[in-house]
Amino acid sequence: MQNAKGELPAASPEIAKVTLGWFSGTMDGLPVQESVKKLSELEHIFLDEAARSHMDQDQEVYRVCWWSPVSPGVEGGLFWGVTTLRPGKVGDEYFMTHGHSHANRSRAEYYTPVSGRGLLIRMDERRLTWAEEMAPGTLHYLNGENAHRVVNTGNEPLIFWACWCSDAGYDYGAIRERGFGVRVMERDGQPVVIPYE
Ligand code: PAN
Ligand code: ZN
Repeated sequence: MQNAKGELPAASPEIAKVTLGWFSGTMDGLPVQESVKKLSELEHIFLDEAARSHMDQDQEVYRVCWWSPVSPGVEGGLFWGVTTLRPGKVGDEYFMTHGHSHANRSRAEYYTPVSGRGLLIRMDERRLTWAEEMAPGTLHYLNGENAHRVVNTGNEPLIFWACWCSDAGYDYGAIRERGFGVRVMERDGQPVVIPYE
């Protein structure tokens, strides 16, 4: 909207700060944060812990870039981020994210992949677990009550964008202790979802 002199108003600070590489899964801008998860930080997450411990501990499994326009915990804000999950396996089990529930169970999230393919594993409070196909164009609405984890079943990085509530928080404890009700393993060259307790 132009003012009376025909000038465009200066962009608000929030608008000008971040730019996205939609298909490459990159975010640029001063406030963007990044966290890299290496094999060394995924102890006891994969079934074959011996195999994991013998792999290169510096190997990156996934990274998350995100923008927090408001501080974590603030009610009413939204965070925006992208996860790049590398292809690979620990033993016969595909690379995957740690997985978590939201500390605030009433806080939802969207996931949408733009590159690669995989499975979104979801588990409810009774440990009922299911898998949804992830591929470019699928849109996943996660209600805050479901624990969620992403598995890369392909040969390329699986890149997905996410939008979540600034007061969702993270609860990693239950997943660290008991995992999900299924694991995704390679059998005869194909991904298979196997019940696991
Ligand atoms: C995502 C995840 C991201 C990494 O941004 O945090 O994919 O997965 P883990 O947090 O399980 O390591 C999200 O779901 N935020 O709420
Ligand atoms: Zn989440």
